[in-house]
Formats: sequence, C-alpha cells, structure tokens
Amino acid sequence: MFVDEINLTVLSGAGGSGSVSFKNSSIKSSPNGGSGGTGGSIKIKVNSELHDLSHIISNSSLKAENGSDGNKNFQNGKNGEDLTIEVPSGTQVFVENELYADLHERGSTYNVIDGSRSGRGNFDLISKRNPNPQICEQGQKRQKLNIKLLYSIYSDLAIIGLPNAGKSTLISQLTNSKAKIGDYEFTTITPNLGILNNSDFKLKICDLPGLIKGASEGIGMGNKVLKHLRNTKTIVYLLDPLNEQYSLNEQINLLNHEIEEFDKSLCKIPVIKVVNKSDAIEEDDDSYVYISAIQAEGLNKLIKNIEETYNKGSKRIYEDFQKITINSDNLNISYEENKFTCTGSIVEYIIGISGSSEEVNNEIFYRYEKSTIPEKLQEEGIQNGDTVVLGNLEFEYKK
Ligand SMILES: Nc1nc2c(ncn2[C@@H]2O[C@H](COP(=O)(O)OP(=O)(O)OP(=O)(O)O)[C@@H](O)[C@H]2O)c(=O)[nH]1
Ligand SMILES: [Mg+2]
Repeated sequence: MFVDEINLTVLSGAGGSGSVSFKNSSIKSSPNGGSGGTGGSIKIKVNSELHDLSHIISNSSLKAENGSDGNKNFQNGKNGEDLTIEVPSGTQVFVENELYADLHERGSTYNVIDGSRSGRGNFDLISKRNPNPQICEQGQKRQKLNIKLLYSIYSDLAIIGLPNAGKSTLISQLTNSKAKIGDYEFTTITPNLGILNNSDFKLKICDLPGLIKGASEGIGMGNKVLKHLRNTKTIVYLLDPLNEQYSLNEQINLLNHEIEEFDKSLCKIPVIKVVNKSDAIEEDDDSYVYISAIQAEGLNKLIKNIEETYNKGSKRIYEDFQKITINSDNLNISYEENKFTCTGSIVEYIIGISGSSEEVNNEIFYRYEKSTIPEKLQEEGIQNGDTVVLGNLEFEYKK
C-alpha cells in the first residue's frame, strides 16, 4: 500500500553521566572520573531508491541510542548511535504543522534532534576554581519531538481532472501502468505511476485521484492529490465533456481555483488542456487537444504537445530547505504566590550535578549566578524575599 504521510515521535539518545573517582581514593586527590558519552541524534536521510514511506511504521516512537556513563580511571562513556530514518527524495518534515525541511538531494541529511548532552566526570571538571572536584555532571535526558513526514511524488507529467474523466484510462494507454478503471467516481485512491517511452523521449507520468470542489480544503482526497503537484513539471487537465454537472470551462475554473487555493506557487507549472471522450462528442474548439483515451485516438498529437510543453517549460529546480528544530538552551519561568519556578534545559544543566553535597550546592549557585536566570527573573518582576525554584531546589531570592 502506497504511503505518503506518516506521523512519528522521535527521541534523541540521553547523554551518559560523568563519574567521580580519584587515583588516590583514601585522600581523594587526583580526580580521574571519566565523562559520559553524547546521546545519539535523530537524522532523516534521502534514499533515492525509496518511492514512498510504507517502510516506516505510522505513529511509532523512534529512539536514538543513549550515551553510556563515564567510569573511574579516565574511562569516558561511549557515544550513543544515531538513528537515521530513510525517506524518498521529495519528502517534507513538519513539526507542529510548520515546515522544517524539504529534502530533494540524494543523500541529503537533516538533523532533527541533536543527541543529548553528556555529563562531565570530575577529571574534566578540574578548574582553577575547583582543582580537586568531588562532583560530576549528569547527562541530559532524551529530547522528544512529534514530527510529520510528507512525501510528494516526482513526475514529468501529472494528470488531474474531475472523477471519471478518464485519467486512469489515459495513463494505461500512454504507459505500462495497470491503473484500475471504473465507471464510478474515485476509482483511483492512490497515485499510479507509469513511464512513457517514446524513442528519444522518456516521461514519468502520474495519474492522480479525482479532484472535486473544496479539494484544497481537504474535501474528497483533495490535499492528498494536490500535494503531488508540488514535484511535477507539467500538468494535463483532463476534461470530461460528458460531465453533467460542470461544462468544460467550469471544470478548468474549478481545477485552477483548487490549485491556487492550495498553493499559489503551483500555478506556474505549465498546463495542457485536454478534452477526453472525443468519441462521444463533436470537436469544436481549437484551444483544446481532443482525445479518446478509450479508443487510443489523438494520443500522438497529445504526446507531441506534451513534449513541446515539457521542453519549453522552465526546468524546475528542487532545492533543499532545512531549519534548526530544537533550541537546546531554553528557559521557562512560571509565577504563583511569590514563587518563581524555572524549568527548561538551562535549569537541567545547572542542577544536573551529583557528588559531595556541599560542593554540589556551591556549583549550582555558581552556575545559577553566571546564567541568564537572575536577569530573566528581574524582568519578570521578582523581589527580594520571593522564592526561586530550580527543579527540587528552593531558595530565597536576594539581589
Ligand atoms: N466514451 C468514453 N469513455 C471513456 C473514455 N475514457 C474513459 N472512459 C470511461 O470513463 C470511465 C472512467 O474512467 P477512469 O479511467 O476510471 O476515470 P478516472 O478519471 O481515472 O476516474 P477516477 O479515478 O474515479 O477519478 C470508465 O467507464 C471509462 O471506460 C473515452 O475516451 N471515451
Ligand atoms: Mg482513476
């Protein structure tokens, strides 16, 4: 079954924690605790051998490997393996309905979430301020993101029209495609692909499900059809003179309108207006190409027209687009009854320390003072005597 849309939850690997150890354990000198390994990242990579998303399980949770913890004697933890999701070229990545990546190039890789930060061991924490640390950092937890993958087929020519216009009949005549044909509406529910092999001319053709009024708002299979126009070079409007509801002109207006409403940029793709079922009507308008798909009449003329339009059309260039997803340094402050609760990855970093309790507290306050939190708290209107909450730590605010 052809799959062109998938929702997924992805989680980066957690960072490994550092360790506290000493060469001389009786007097706790010469720190030699190793650091944790970084967690694995989540990546999305184009594999041009793929032609849909059916190899990915919808609504599943995909996790990268955790980094392992550091150990005594300078043993650093191993980094977690990245998890790479392979997708066909022509895949878009959405986070909360916002486009984050549009992947076209072979091998192109999008970093959805970086692996979580590792914690340093007491050897890596040696500093002038603390030459003999008895503390280490904990690794950062997994970062989670809900994403949607959307695949749009590449084609040289897409055939669109109202239900029953004869689109599947036409692709079956032009190519090797075995598209299902029926005298009822919505016979086609997923796109059919076929190759037209015409001596020096080879075209990938796509037959799409029928479009109806309101398609751009998702009526019928509307946006599932329209999104496949994103990666096509030429469009055939296949018009049905036997349609009892819409005249030829009304069919053109309907198709133009739905495409424009869905995505204005698709209006630039050259369109050939083809009237099918010429076996059943009089041909009386030069602005159309008349064919009878069922009787294979007028197809050579149509192929010539497609060839000319295709060659004349500006060659569409598909460029990758990528933007960074997770801002790893985030801070949220909530306020209730003189209590300012701070959460986010900055806070996790500040309080993620273990070891000797006195040193842990000193280090937390040192990091807190150096961070942007005091300034942000002032902006939020904190007063002396109010309470600051960082994780499970509460203290009185003093300017
Ligand atoms: N008279 C006549 N009938 C045709 C012609 N082409 C297709 N048909 C008939 O029209 C009906 C619909 O054909 P399909 O090819 O399934 O149409 P479609 O546009 O793919 O339909 P959907 O997938 O439902 O949108 C079938 O009964 C075909 O036999 C033609 O050139 N002349
Ligand atoms: Mg069909």
